[in-house]
Amino acid sequence: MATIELSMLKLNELPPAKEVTIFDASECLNINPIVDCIHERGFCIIRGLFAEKKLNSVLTLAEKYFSTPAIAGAPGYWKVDHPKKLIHPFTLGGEALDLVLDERVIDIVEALMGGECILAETMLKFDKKSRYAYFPLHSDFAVGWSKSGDHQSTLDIKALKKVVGIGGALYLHDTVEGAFRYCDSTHHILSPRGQKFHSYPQEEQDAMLARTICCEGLRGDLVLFDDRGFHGPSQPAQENRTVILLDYFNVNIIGRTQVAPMPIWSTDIASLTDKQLRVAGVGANFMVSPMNYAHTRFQHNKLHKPLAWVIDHAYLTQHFKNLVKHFIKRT
Ligand SMILES: O=C(O)CCC(=O)C(=O)O
Ligand SMILES: [Fe+2]
Repeated sequence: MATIELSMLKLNELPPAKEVTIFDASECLNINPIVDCIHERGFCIIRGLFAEKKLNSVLTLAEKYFSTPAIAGAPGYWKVDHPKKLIHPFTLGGEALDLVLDERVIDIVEALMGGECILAETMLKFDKKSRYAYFPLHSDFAVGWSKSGDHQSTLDIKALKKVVGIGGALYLHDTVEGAFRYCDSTHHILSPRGQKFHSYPQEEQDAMLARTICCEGLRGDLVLFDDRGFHGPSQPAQENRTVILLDYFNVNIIGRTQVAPMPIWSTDIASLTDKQLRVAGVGANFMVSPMNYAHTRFQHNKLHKPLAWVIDHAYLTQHFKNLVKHFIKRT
């Protein structure tokens, strides 16, 4: 089969895997070597981009949100499965937006794409330590990729040969367990058997596993990666981890389209630059409505209905007190 030969040939032809390259941006940020490295190997770590104080205050606020689910408008996290808790970073406001819409990062992403990008998705994610792997290796794009049944794919092999999307993982604490992994240089193979790692024959899986590099890092490290390559968190993991995930689309390929619209506080909008507003998706299209977005999956959980009933009756005592007062007044 032509596809088998093609992918095996390419896997065997790739340069040998090596440790992740770390670029130190604390003194000065030189974009070109970062762009070259991601073009060549698909990933790198950028260290020292963000001030410790900013990271601390975002993490402190995140921990408050992670302490309770978002119920009936009360602040908290979104729940989609057992091991994870999710928060949209924009809802933390202020400094969280500085991290997610950093203009230096946008410049790197746009240099990689050779044109404008848009923030397609972002998520502040808490991954619970786990004895089993729940997020296997995968690539984010393959020919025919689409985000939902309603979204028509335009991704053909010609488009896939360009940098379609760039992903980011920003560590909010030093991270070893659960660190991001990337199969070195696999963005060159263009996912010939789709996005799922397990769709590949054992021999190819082994070849990819042999090139899997674990991006252990420090608080504030940003892993940037070409998300056509195979990647995922190291799992099982013996510790919890908190990370901000970023995903930028290439506007020239996908259009000014986000996966789903993003919530931004009115009070934050005024402090964003034109570039940040553009990348945040002001006036953009979207693929999935906020009602159907994967991160709102709890609406389909079997506990959703009974909990909704409880919440609907949460102010019953107050209601009966008011009724009693009302009848006493009338008599
Ligand atoms: O949680 C992770 O480290 C991986 C996230 C991921 O696969 C992605 O953002 O595309
Ligand atoms: Fe991914």
